[in-house]
Amino acid sequence: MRRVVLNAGEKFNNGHLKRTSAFNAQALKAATDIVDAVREGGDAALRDFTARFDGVELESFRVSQEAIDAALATLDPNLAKSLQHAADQVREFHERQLQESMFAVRPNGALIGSKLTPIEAVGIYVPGGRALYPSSVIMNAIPAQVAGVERIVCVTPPTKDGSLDPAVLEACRICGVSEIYSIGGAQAIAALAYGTETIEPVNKITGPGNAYVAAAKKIVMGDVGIDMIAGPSEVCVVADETADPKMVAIDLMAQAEHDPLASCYLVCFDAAYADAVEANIEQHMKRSTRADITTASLRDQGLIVVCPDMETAMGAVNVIAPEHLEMHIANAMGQLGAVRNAGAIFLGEWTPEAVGDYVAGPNHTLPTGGTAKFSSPLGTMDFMKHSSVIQYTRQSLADDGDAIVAIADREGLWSHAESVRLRLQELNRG
Ligand code: HSO
Ligand code: ZN
Repeated sequence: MRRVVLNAGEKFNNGHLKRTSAFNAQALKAATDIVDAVREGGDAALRDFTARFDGVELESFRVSQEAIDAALATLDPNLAKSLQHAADQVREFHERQLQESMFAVRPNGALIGSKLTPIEAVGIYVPGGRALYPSSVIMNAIPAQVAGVERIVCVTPPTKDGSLDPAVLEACRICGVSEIYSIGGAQAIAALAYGTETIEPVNKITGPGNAYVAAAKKIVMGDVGIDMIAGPSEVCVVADETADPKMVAIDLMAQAEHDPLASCYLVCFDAAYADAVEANIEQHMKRSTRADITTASLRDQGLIVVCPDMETAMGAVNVIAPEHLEMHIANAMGQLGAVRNAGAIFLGEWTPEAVGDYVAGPNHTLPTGGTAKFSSPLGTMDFMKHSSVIQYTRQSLADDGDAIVAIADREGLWSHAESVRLRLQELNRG
């Protein structure tokens, strides 16, 4: 892993990071053409792209209930139980997170409020191949369901042999999702956003995907809502001398094994400690089943920051603004206040990130690439919207009328002003 050693008084800055932008011009160009073609050609275009990119000729995109049942019959019962346990705890967390409509009445009778309503229809993208994660189905579908979304649709790329992943289907079943389509890539995002002859459009699209999916989400954003443009996954581990280098090493590897582009950061206080972590990585790597990806990620994207003190360390964390932050230090809770930027914060040695990836309850869809500086984990509010509610009485209009007229006059909007003046005149008469 690359190493930066900070001396007393030195601060970590953006120059120490070598983050590449999630923006990919080539993918954006290709996705634009695909989205346009599906928008115009509907099912026929969708069929063409599926044949071209997935190598599969599909008559119908909808995954039949018989196919779902047949795949589910092959599922390991212990895995089914584990998914149910995860879903239960994710649901419990998101139920606690649910916000309520807000209404208030001022002493002059003016009622002001904010009425929360679930989004009607949502599409969840489930990537294929290396990133086919049942846990991501749970993390997207449960908050949508808890928010009250009526129609939740899943799309996932078809496989050449027509096989379906039973674990993903079980996660769908647990979350009450039965409308599933075998489509993927930018063409699936276009179909969800604009609809085709056989696929009703949705109002919002969530879920991770490759560069083409991310580009397509960027293109359709505005016509529909999207959750975020997710970049490669990241973890930052802050470790002092109380942390076991064996655990720190495996936790870094747990993020690195996602993707050669995943970024792992170790923030520590001593070069010898960093050496110990790297030696442990080497040991663990011998047993890893994903040593190639893990090694590539740590070698090309990994960074160790050796800091002179805790304040410098927390400064580095806030510049990195990691998707996941693990605090392996003597008083992890004591430093919580110093964390300004992080998607999810894992406190203490008994909380490896995998706890949050799967079962703890908080969402594992988190801001990446430094976007934790301004955005938050996926949650129930991403599947709701609010409408403002206002009801004035005679008294409240009498109180505020002059202010409205003054501002409307200044803006040169005669009818605005007059709509209030006419009412004020009526009040004065009556
Ligand atoms: N660490 C990933 C989520 C995940 N891990 C899914 C395992 N499966 C990004 O937060
Ligand atoms: Zn993970």
